[in-house]
Amino acid sequence: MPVSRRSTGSPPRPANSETDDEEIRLERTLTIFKPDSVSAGKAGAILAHLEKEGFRVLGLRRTRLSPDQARAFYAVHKERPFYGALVTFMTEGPVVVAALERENAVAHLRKTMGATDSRKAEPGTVRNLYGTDIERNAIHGSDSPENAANEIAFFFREAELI
Ligand code: RTP
Ligand code: MG
Repeated sequence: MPVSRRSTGSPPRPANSETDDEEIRLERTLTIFKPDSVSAGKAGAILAHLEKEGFRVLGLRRTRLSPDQARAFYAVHKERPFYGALVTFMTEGPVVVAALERENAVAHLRKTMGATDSRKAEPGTVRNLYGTDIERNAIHGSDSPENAANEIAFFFREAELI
């Protein structure tokens, strides 16, 4: 759900403010720092990378996915040959889940992450820096605003997002 900085609750601005007629449309997305990057001690570096990219952290939690949770989260891939291996990978150790907010958050996170195959990810992207291959690729990012809303609700109650 896009949110406006000028929505209810924002303090009033001076009438001649430079940003007076700018409407900044904020969007939310969900990321998971996967077991490979968390076990390698890279969660802090990835979070710093995302904050430098302008993402604001609305909710953050370290957790370990159960097999049922991993299967449900990636249910869209259940017919794919890599599904079983993906569930095994996503449950092998702790992950960090975060709800993020930014202008154009979904597309910008995908760009910041890089290609699914870490070996093909653009230099400087999270997957290029911290991933290994097509499966062990350091980070998940929602692929549409609709999926982002569902994925955020998978891990967080609305009241937890501040
Ligand atoms: P994600 O959902 O985790 O953000 O990744 P993605 O959109 O870039 O890629 P997707 O096609 O949704 O795949 C989900 C995750 O499954 C693993 N995978 N393994 N062995 C393989 O061929 C293969 N392909 C995908 C990766 O961990 C990928 O991120
Ligand atoms: Mg995906």
